[in-house]
Amino acid sequence: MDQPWWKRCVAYQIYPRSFCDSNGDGVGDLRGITSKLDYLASLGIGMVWLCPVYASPNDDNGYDISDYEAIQPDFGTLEDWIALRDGLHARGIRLVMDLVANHSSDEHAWFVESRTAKDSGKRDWYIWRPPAADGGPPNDWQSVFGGPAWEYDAATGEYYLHLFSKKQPDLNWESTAFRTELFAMMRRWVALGIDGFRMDVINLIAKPDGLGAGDNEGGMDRALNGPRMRDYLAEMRREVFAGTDLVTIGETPGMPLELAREITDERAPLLDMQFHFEHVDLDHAPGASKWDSTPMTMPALRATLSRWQDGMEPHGWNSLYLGNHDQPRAVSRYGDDGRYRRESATLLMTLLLTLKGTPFIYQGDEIGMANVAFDSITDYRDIETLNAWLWLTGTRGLDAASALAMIRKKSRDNARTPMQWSAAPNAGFSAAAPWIAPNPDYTGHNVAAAEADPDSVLHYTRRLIALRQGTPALRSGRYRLLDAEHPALWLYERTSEMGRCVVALNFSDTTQPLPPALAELPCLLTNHHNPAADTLAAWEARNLGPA
Ligand code: TEU
Repeated sequence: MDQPWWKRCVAYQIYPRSFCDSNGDGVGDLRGITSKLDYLASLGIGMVWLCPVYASPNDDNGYDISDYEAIQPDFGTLEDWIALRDGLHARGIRLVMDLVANHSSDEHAWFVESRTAKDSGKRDWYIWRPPAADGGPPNDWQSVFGGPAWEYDAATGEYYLHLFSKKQPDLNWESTAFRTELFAMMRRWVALGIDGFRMDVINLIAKPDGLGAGDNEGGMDRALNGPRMRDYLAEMRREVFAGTDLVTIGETPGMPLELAREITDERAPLLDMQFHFEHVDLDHAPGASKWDSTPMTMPALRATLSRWQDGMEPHGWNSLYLGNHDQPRAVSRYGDDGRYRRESATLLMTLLLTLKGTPFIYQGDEIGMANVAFDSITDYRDIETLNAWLWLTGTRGLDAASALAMIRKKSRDNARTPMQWSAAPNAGFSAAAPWIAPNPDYTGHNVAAAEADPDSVLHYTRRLIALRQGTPALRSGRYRLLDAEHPALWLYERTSEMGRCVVALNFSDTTQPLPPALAELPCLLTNHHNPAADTLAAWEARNLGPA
């Protein structure tokens, strides 16, 4: 049976603020993206996920939407968006928009109306509760960005819930009127010719019963995967997606594998695929803050991703990612961004593009962009990072150097520095000083340099995408781990009735013997110049046939 289009293609994620600035105001924009369409097409991708481009006061860079149907003026106009849509489609690339519907901006007209009075027509579009007996917040939930998840609003003497910043009040999916309006809004985007939605924290939409004064049990985790989530997703599928071939991609932190498999079951899907978070939570202790980093090890990464590879069989589907706009750069986190930067970046790209699922390449990873190490907290822009700084240096009492070291490792801004197009000033991203400083390594690591170097991560990525697209076993074959114990090598095969491929990855900086049975297989693609038949060089990645 033919696979749906979204199982067949490689996706590319664009963070518009940091991709390309066309008008010299230091902020990336839609025309900037349109100016890079040929570059995107040259990669061989089939889908772009565009992070939010809607009107927003930018408390959280567009994840706080004040008008779902207006384009953020910094990014351009609806005409610019249409030109981008058409330019992508003309090149055979689908356009997936970001749907942020767990919360809106506090500046959205819905919330402005909701907060006016307890009997406002849109009061129940958000989650309002009276104060606890002592006048404090209704319960002790803490927001993801730090501080209480409830904000007191003097106008009506009640608190509203915000799982993220206080400028991101949570919408109340229990309101039928809200859902009706949301689905109508989504249908209007569908009518504009989009190809799907990536749905922000979509497993937080169904809040637990009895939420309110004094109910603290279980903490904020109780907002995850709530009982009515399935009903809401089923209703959305019916109301918005019935009869279309659009893709729905859930962002689902804290969604267990069993539930993910059920929700993406192709026989009765609620979502087509979802992003789990287990591998990006491996480098801090369970329950510890993400800033308290522990080492990331290959065996842990292998065990986690293998579990998801096997666990989504036979009817579920994985979204694959090693980095995105919320995570440190993959090469700095899972690879070696020093001596083996090119080798480890290409090895990680091999992993991403040879697992089963739909791979999402985050902008810049195709040139091996690395974490930035800003000298001062004043260079950082992300709300989560700035709040963490206050917490680390305040409540936690850390000195500035220790706090900065933690932030350098994990800040979301690592992924948000400008795309490095060339060695020109501002990395060729903008004619003006960008909203966030570029990583100073852009002089050596940029698209122009990568184009000129046949060994670059960029050229390897193109070869790898072509290999995947031309090899049925890599697109749809089943994953099987070949050695669950090896301390340095990650060896797996992908098999389908159409053929078999073996992938051998050396996650170490020493040469490793290749098991003899694998050494006999022909090499389809390697990231190494002179591959030796029976060994893998430091950070070598080898794709072996027969195809
Ligand atoms: O992220 C949701 C989320 O829980 C995390 O990725 C979070 O940003 C990170 O773990 C904090 O350490 C989504 C968006 O991708 C993110 O950019 C938004 O800030 C967030 O939702 C709120 O809309």
